[in-house]
Amino acid sequence: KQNEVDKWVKSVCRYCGTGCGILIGVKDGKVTVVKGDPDNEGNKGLLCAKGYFLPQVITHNERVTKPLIRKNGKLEPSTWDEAMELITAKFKESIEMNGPDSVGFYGSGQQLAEEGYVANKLFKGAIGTNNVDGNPRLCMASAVGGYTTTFGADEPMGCLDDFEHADVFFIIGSNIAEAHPVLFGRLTDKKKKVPNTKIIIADPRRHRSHEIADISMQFVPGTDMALLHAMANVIIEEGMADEEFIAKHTSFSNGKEAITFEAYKDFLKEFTPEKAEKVTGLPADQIREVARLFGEKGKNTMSMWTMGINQRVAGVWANNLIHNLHLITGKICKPGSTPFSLTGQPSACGSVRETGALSHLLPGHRVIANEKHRKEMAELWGVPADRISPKVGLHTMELFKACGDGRIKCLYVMCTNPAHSLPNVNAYQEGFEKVFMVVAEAFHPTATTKYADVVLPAAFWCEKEGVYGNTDRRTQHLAKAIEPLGEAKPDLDILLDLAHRLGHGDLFPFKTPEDVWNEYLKCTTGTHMELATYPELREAHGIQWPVKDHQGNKGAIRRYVAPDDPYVKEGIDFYSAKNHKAVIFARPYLGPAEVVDKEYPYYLTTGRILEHWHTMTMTGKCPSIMKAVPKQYVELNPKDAIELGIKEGDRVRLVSRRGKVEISVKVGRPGEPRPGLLFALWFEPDPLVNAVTIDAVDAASKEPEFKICAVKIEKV
Ligand code: MGD
Ligand code: SF4
Repeated sequence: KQNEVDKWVKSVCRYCGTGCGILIGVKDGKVTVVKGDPDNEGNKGLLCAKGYFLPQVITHNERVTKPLIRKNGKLEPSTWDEAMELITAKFKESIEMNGPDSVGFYGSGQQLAEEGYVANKLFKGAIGTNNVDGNPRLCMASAVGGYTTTFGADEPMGCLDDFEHADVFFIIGSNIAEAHPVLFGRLTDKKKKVPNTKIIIADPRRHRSHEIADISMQFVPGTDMALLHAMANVIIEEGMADEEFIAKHTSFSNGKEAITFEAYKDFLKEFTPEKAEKVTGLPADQIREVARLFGEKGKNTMSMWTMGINQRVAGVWANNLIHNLHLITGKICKPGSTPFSLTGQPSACGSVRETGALSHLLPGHRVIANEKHRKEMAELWGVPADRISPKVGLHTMELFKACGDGRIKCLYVMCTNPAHSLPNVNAYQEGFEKVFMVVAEAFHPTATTKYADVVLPAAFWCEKEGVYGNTDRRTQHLAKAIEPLGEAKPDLDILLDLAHRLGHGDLFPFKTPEDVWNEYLKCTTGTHMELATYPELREAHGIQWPVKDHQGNKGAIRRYVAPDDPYVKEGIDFYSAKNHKAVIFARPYLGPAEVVDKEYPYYLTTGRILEHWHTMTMTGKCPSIMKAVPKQYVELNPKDAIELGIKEGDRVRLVSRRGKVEISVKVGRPGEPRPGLLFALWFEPDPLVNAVTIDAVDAASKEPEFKICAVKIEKV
């Protein structure tokens, strides 16, 4: 097809956090084909099925091409002016009558960075409410909590190049084969090239990633803290700790106060492999073997994790314990040695964590709770010092609860589909019905547009310009390839229009995404998170921050270490942490919020598969993908299936304390998933698997425990 296109446009894949570089082929103003960008360090020219089939999504007949307003209960086409006037009047009225905290914004790790920045400035800096949250609360908030508590600043120190240097991969709570397929390809290549590479996969569920594992560990759901502490115990007991590194670069804490190394060792005595065996169901010898592989001197170890660790009530603590293993062994900030959280969405990092578009954050990794940070941002935004409220805004689950109890009257939802993706979603239905809800969407109908008072047609991925920040601190520019379909507009233009109509035009003089970026760059100066400029980003195939002086555009491959990190003169320096020392935490063991019992005897876990993306509003438009996986299912262990008298294809009802869902059965291969565990896909809007999941949240990160709840299973 090379000769059949008029131009190739450099962009980034619309889907996962890997951020594969993509070249978009355009012919006669239409996207005809895409291919992997061979010059991109992340994917080196490869794409997975989701990326390849993106062209099938763009012009699907469910694209919204005109604004829609609800009239007499039905969404009717309207003009842009009518829709925007209605939204402006409703938001103005609510702010005047009930105060700024009566409105809110719910965004996404799939929005562009400029969109996140402007939404944040509009709500926090202009309107004066911190009720700005987004779906990264459902996926990465615990990783943020882990990095900030251990290292004093968010986001990984490692990079994708670490794949080339690691001898041991410790992968826990991640189905990398399906959630990050191109990275899995790098892993399999590594194993082929260097067969002695050791791959450990630790997960309650046996999945495709286990196929390349040297050691496959399937533990009782929710018991990972016992496993991670037991590994630390073995590492220290068997003399694999790097005492010099520990003394130089770390401190210890029990979460309340500083403790000594000796006290930490005492704490770990509780976590012998034998005791951990009783909790996790993993053989003590296997725990020892894995700890030895992890800790072996002279070898490089890379840990990776994602939602199995983050979507947990113990999410932040489990993140801390992974960091502990790297800190006690000194296996960090070296090529191939790093803890490395895999990000679910393409720009959860760039558009939300970095722009500060969560209810407790401000741009440049600043936080609402810090008065100095609020002052700095008020100055940068040119608003009165007291405009940014000192009150942390509502986190996702509270935000939707507040829609139901009347605290939130108007909500702007952008680039996400919460009526499908929230846990225990039926409990929030009243809120969706009551609140005046604007939904900026590329497609209609979705579970959320069904409740919308106004639907705004959003330009899709390749129809606008902007920036994503991917999993490894890599900022990438997405060029506009084609014009928006129908009357659709980029989310950025819609937000700017709203800002002007609400009377804040002077704060939003931007004409282009680059204008927004230039202002945002000023907010990153001096934050250790300086980003690259637009000209640099247009030219490069991704640049990793911090980019200190814009001398060349290489960025910092690894962070906290010289010479890569411009803030470090020599060796390693955890400069964001108190006294420059990363914290090793003695966190008490915490299991899941809900455990199985006689009435609800099965654990249910939910997650991704290779083919579909989240709520299927995009991948469901691809005939090739729908042919491969047309329906969601629940997978159960063959032994459980026999015991229950259930066969492949049967319909069953999953019932939890919160709700029920009917779904067909897939009987797994032997051992898949472990007996007593069910695995459900959740991409279909009806019936909704999230009627069953639990909305218990991690006390620190407020991330819900999507990965574990107790259910019973009934034959329909
Ligand atoms: P998506 O399907 O990604 O799901 O949940 P959501 O964010 O709700 O929704 C993105 C929406 O943006 C789509 O409807 C798409 O059509 C729309 N869109 C696409 N492009 C644009 C655009 O340019 N502009 C605008 N305005 N809209 C656009 C994801 C969430 O789900 C996440 S992040 C996680 S990690 C959770 N995972 C999870 C789980 O593991 N299990 C269960 N059971 N539930 C889960 N829910 C959570
Ligand atoms: Fe897109 Fe992720 Fe697949 Fe790469 S691995 S093509 S970023 S979905």
